[in-house]
Amino acid sequence: MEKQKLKFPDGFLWGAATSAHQVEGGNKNDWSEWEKANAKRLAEEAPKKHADWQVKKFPEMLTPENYISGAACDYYNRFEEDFDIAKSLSHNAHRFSIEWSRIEPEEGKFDEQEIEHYRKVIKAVLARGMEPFVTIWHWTNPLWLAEKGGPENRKFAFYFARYAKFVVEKLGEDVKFWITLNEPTSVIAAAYSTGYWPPQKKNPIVALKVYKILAKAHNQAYREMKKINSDWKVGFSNILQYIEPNDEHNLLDKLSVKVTNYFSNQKFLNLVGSNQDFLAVQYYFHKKIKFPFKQTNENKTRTDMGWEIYPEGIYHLIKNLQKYNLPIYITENGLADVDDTKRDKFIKDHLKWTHKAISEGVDVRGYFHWSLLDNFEWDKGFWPRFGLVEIDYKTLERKIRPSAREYAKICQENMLKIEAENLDLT
Ligand code: IFM
Repeated sequence: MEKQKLKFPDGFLWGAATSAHQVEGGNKNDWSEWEKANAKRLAEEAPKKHADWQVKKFPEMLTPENYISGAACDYYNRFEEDFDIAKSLSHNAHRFSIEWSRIEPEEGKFDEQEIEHYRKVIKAVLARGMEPFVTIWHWTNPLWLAEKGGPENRKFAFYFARYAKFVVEKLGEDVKFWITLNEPTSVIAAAYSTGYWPPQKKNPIVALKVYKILAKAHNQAYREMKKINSDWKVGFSNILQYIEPNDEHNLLDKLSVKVTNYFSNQKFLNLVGSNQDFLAVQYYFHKKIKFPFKQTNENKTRTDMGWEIYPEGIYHLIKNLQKYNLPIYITENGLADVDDTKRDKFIKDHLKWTHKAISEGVDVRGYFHWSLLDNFEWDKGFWPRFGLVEIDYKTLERKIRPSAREYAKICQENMLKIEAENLDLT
């Protein structure tokens, strides 16, 4: 069958992402303590929170062990092996995060040995010809900071900027791209609004306060970092949802879209303003909304998490970001798919829509699949399988999934080859 060739811009970055707490193992922070205190409850609540098919397919969600990150993927010790795999899959970039609780285990006391560890990690990424994208905060807080209220504490910005400054001064010589905060709005929603994540608050006033504090933390860190090296590219990663009205002629549906859009997609960007050198986009969700906030999505293709797969959304989101006139990197996009039957198409479909935006002038410069490895999916634990690479949690053996090899071809050729009949984007 004839294939169309969708070429990506020269120098396009291709890779995958992880975060420290989800893969490293052996962390002691606010999440690790919360996991231990809540594992039993999460296991008991699992049948209420998930569809029957999910409980049947993933019975491990009924066991407390599923909810304790513990040794995770032991990436802390096996990162070289994991980077060898990424290299063998033709990745030319890699995103990972630094664990604050390792670097500053006690207030104001920084651990040089852990800095040395992350120096080795960065060198290992570079040695394999990959560009490091380093996230400074991917949600976990050292215990001393959690005791002070974490991002609810007005001094959080000061603590974060001090930690960020220490990290970049020590490790910055080999890094160009820094992501200060990962998905601040996910934390605001899940930890302070719905109350699913630690510290399990359900308080809109606190949520609004945390918005401001996290934005201040980013802004302060951004300014400090740029003073040290103005060539560094610094941004924060933003989870963006593609939101549309149930009925495009209904004013109330449109009003609901405006409100949701503002809090999910816009507010944090506004608070950060010009303190960003690139836009880091993470795309997982599409919402069709009927007034006031009822979701009416029709597309029934779903991931193991039960999340709808809606590739077109990425196109609308990045088109809308064109007005900022900044380079865009897709720093996360992925799915839980234990059978690996949907991942290949998922990646290709999202890239097809991304390419359409590029061909219309949007400056997208990279794509990082979430995730390189199966990992610890926060309050869901280990059952969701997001990896290009499968982890056997008993033996810690790594196994490359077939979809990863398909993605590798795209990375290697800087091109998506697609059957003409699948190219229809109307
Ligand atoms: O696993 C998370 C990641 O930590 C942040 N972005 C979304 C992923 C999937 O839920």
